[in-house]
Amino acid sequence: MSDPDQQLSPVEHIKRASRHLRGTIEQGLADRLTGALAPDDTQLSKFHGFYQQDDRDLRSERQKQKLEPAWSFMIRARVPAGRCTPAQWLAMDAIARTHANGTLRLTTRQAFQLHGVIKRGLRPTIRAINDSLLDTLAACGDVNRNVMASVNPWRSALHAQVAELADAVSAHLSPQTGAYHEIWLDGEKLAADAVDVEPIYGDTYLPRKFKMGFVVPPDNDIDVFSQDLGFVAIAGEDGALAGFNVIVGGGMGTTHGEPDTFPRLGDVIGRCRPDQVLAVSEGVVKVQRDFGDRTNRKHARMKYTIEDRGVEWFVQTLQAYIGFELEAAIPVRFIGTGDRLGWVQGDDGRWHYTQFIENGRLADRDGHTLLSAFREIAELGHGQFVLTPNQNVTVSALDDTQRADVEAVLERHGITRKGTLSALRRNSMACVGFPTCALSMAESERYLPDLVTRLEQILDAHGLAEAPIVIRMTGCPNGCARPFLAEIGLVGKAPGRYNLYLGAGFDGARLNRLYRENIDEDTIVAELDPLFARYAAEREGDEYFGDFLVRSGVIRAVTSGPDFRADEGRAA
Ligand code: SRM
Ligand code: SF4
Repeated sequence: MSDPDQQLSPVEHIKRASRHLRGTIEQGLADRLTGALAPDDTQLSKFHGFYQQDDRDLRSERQKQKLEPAWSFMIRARVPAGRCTPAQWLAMDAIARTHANGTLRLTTRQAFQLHGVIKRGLRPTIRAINDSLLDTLAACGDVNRNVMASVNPWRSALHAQVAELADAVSAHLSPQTGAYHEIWLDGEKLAADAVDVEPIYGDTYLPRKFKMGFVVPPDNDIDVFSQDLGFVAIAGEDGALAGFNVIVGGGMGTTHGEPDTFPRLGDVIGRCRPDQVLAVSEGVVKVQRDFGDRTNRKHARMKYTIEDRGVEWFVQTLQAYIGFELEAAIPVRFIGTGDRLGWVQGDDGRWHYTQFIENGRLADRDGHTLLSAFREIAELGHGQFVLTPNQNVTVSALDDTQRADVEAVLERHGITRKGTLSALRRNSMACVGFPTCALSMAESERYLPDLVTRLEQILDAHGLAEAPIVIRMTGCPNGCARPFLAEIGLVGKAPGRYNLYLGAGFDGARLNRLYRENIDEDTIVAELDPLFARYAAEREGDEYFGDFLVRSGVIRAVTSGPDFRADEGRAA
């Protein structure tokens, strides 16, 4: 009989041997001969919140010169529910300018990313992040990642309650290892022969990353169906939080040409009370811990556990783990996945301003001073900041005077407002891609703005400038900008070439389908132009673009993840 241990993926062995994520990271930090860490430690570093990367713009030149790659690190700071104080924003801004590449990157999961930190900058950066009372532990790795929540907890009491629960679950599912404190924060060292415990995760953590989030309908800003575990808030008749529908088994990542990989929408499996959320979260994590596939990382996400074993099996197993049954889910309607940009007034009369940040990058460049503007807003010390699931930022809970102060800063910096952005751009999102992402096959963040400009001209010509079409681009099929839930999804195949996916639901409840494969910009435009023309001429009322493409037969609706590929003979 074959030894089951031998079938485990290599990362499983690295985790097991790591003494709860210690590995040889400390020794690697002290090694001045290289800008890199030891290969095994680059797997463990993810649990500490950072990735080793090299500058891909420089890679081949450095190879030619026989130089070590230009190593640097991407550091991700967890921000549960995206909430941070003006002081924390200022801290991240200062760290970005001191230790990183001078930009702040807001992510699709409401977190901060810093790029370009060199090895000797790791410890000061992680310390400074912790000094601001944010952290990087479990921002990446085979654990529960940053917990998302429908933005702006100050908008209503219900939003506030949901954000509190997101915080509580985030703390509950945080790894307990002392490794993080030992390595980065001068925590007391564990004796070499001693062990610490991970009560929820166990010694080898989860088979793969795990993601969860909370949503407050009718908004579906967190793309709740894309999460491993989603909670949909249900309000009682008095408007207070009454419970949550529970959704399991969503995920986006695929691999080109590997039909066993697919994006999947989560299944609604029932409903729980607010006081059961921690138990359900822990139970779901433990089911995945025990039944997820540890032999093949491309098949290790919870979506495959559920797809292979069935939803019924999952519910029965979960209920056995948590010791109670879920109630029947309550039907819920979502209206969209976007943010409410511009000024919005909350239930209590206070103001909330959401700024569109193109692809999440705050920088001072090309005559634009977005990074400085938000530093100045944070320096005012007014209200709170919320990072949104669409890579934008909300400045929350302002009175009339504070609103005027924020307005003045925006004016002074000439910040582009909602009214001057096309509906397509407002609904656009791109992952990082080149030059930092090791997995990128095509440009993404650096390219989508230009493609949108070209598409805007065509939409304008068809009278569609104000049609809110969701467009998302990624540099590879891992799906970091959730492109398979976009009405127009562009997924990098090779430099300058993309797969075009069409027909997702505007509400985030239907996947798109592959329409054309491996096409360049001119072909993308040539494919979309006639579809925009038909949409302008034939759409019914306020019908969304994705819905129109399905109704008119351009694309067949995707009803399950494995079915998202192109129809026979359609994609070429
Ligand atoms: Fe992601 C890997 C960036 C959200 C699916 N993702 C990566 C890495 C770390 C590349 C790597 O492994 O070397 C990227 C770093 C790029 C860089 O230079 O910064 C990266 N992912 C991002 C971010 C920054 C994209 C963005 O533009 O905002 C997002 C950070 C979120 C956060 O704050 O935690 C980000 N990644 C997502 C999402 C969207 C989401 O979670 O809502 C997904 C799809 C949902 C899902 O997980 O199914 C996503 N990222 C992946 C995958 C594919 C996982 C899979 O199941 O196959 C990878 C590759 C992997 O894990 O092997 C990946
Ligand atoms: Fe990198 Fe691919 Fe994620 Fe884009 S989708 S950030 S290219 S892993």
